Amino acid sequence: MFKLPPLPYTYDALEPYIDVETMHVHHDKHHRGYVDKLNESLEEHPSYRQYPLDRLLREVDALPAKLRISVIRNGGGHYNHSLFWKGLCPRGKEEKGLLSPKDELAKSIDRDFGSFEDFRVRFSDLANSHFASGWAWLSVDDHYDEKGDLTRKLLVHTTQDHENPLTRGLYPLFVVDLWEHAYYLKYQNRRPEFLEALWNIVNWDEVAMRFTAEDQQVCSAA
Ligand code: MN3
Repeated sequence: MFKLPPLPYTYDALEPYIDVETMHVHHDKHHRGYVDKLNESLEEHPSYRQYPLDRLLREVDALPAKLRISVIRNGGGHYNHSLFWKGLCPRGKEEKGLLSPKDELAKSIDRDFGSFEDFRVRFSDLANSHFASGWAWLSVDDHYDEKGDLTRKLLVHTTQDHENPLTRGLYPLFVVDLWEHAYYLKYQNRRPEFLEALWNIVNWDEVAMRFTAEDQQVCSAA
């Protein structure tokens, strides 16, 4: 059985960027709903109950049809929200200025996007132009060449509804929820304002940890 993970901070910790009411509804109602529905669908498929969420998503094409749809919707909903909460962090009232990545992650962002600023613009443009519900991602595309050497390319992309990058063979590092329930109470239809606010509270240490972890399984989101 999957469990709703508690938020890694208090409900009001992301104020003023994300309001306390949105956090309560989003985490306690929306996220919980996906966990409950995922568990319900697994009741009918006991042989898959022991699978970790990553595996259900990676192997989604091999699942029985009814379970597959639930894993895409509710499994994705559970994983994506878990990663979304972890990718954000509270800021002190006196702290000013945007947060930015360091070390290996910063170098890779410069290499693959030109600069951190170029990355931010690209991510925001994609997120703002994404139609209807979905998610905006920073993911890694791992490739081995003929010699067996690993290259890790960062990419920004969006997915529709609750689709998760694991189902496309990508590994997600950071995600922003683009469903209206993520921002409507405070920002109404102003998604760009919500996006702009979020850059103040990105937990780049968490993103870097996922990027550098040798065993990506330990960084499972949920
Ligand atoms: Mn949501």
